Amino acid sequence: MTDARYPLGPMPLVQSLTPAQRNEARRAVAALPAALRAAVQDLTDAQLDTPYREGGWTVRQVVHHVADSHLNAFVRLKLALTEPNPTIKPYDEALWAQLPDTQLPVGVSLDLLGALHTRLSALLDSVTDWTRPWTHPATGQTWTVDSLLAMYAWHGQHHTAHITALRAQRGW
Ligand code: NI
Repeated sequence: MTDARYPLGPMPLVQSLTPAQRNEARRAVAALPAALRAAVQDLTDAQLDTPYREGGWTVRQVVHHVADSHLNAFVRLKLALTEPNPTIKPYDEALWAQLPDTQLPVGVSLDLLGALHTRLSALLDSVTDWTRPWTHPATGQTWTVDSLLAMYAWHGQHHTAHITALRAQRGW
């Protein structure tokens, strides 16, 4: 039995990627804005306001959540590239997803993600040391730039899959 919350399985928690895995993850990051835009193409407002699973976020909240999350990823990456082992700042994603900006048209966050991922990809193109560390304060665990890339490449595909799975299930 598959878990609707994790259509692609759990977030990868790795310290390092092979060059091939890194290239694949960078392709996924570059492709995410267009993939997410395609996933919601031609949905009505009623469809956008449908939970992707029972008790889950609506499609609209999912799109705005990806922008929330990847804005944090951008900040975390820049911290990791400029400071020695920075401690990143967690946030309450469930509460962020309830703030009123998540009721805006999805195009707002799709445009934001388009610009943001252009900058993320430019940063990733500049990385020479994929082992640069950063630390998560909740666990005290230290991760790397490779870890961050793996997490967020997965994250965009994970949420895109929520939407494509809903559309397949509903025949939309
Ligand atoms: Ni998420």
